[in-house]
Amino acid sequence: MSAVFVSCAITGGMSVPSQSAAIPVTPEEIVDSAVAAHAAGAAIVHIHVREPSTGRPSADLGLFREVLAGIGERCDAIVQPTTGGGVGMTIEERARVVTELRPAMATFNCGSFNFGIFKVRQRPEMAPWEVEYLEGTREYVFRNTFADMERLAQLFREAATKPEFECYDVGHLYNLHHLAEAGLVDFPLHIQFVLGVLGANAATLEQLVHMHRTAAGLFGDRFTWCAAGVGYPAEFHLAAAALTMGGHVRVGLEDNLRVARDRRAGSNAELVEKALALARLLDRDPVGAAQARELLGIR
Ligand code: KMH
Ligand code: ZN
Repeated sequence: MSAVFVSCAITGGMSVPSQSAAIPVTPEEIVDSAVAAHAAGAAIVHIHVREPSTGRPSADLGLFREVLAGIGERCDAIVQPTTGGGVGMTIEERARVVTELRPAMATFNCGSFNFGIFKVRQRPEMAPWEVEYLEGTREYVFRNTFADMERLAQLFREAATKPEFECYDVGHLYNLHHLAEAGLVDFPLHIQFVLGVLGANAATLEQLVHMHRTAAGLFGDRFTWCAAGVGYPAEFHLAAAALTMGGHVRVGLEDNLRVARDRRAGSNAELVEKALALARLLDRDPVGAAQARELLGIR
């Protein structure tokens, strides 16, 4: 398999804006950054939204509507919003981006787990809410119960939205298998191995191989996959591993803020360019959105 697509996670739903000036915040900034990432070669842009005045992660449907429409007007990237939602939201609220906006694709998280970002270095420029937010993740459980997932699967089907199944740990693959056995999800599946979150599996080659083998054991060849390493150098180490193993690649400021050990990324496009350079070095053929749509079987 030589065709590879790159997905770019543009802004994220857990980080705070003072972690990097490159993180886009307002709808205009998010649209501009997504369009630039697509121009640099990203076939998919993965989207969260933020409160424009503070940069606080948000799940406001109006912001999603504005961003999705803005990107759609300017390029043909596959626009993939999150259903991760915000702290305290019900699954129905989180799913509104799917039920109301009916995107071709959206994320579907495959299990509950602690999601800790309190180890992020506190910077003098951080607002008090940012420090509190990071620290507050010591108490944060990212909730995706079986009832949540079963309901979400139904809503994705009704909207004809293709799920990207976010699996952060090996048990999430068994949760997904349960959904498949229950007839709630359609094959071929598209799985994102998101590794390196504190509270879930580590971003190591061994764990990627283990999760990939587990997925192959459960689903045979009825899945496509992508890998996202959280942090630096994990983002590019996992990219190189996925490229070698025949998978697709996710990079972006949601997952990592550095382009080199001693250099912070100035933009999402810069991270995409590095992923594409790696792909070419490893003899994989980067494809654009049209071919990625074919590979994923989406409209
Ligand atoms: N909000 C985070 C805990 C996704 O984009 O689907 C994770 C998240 C994943 O939202
Ligand atoms: Zn995300």
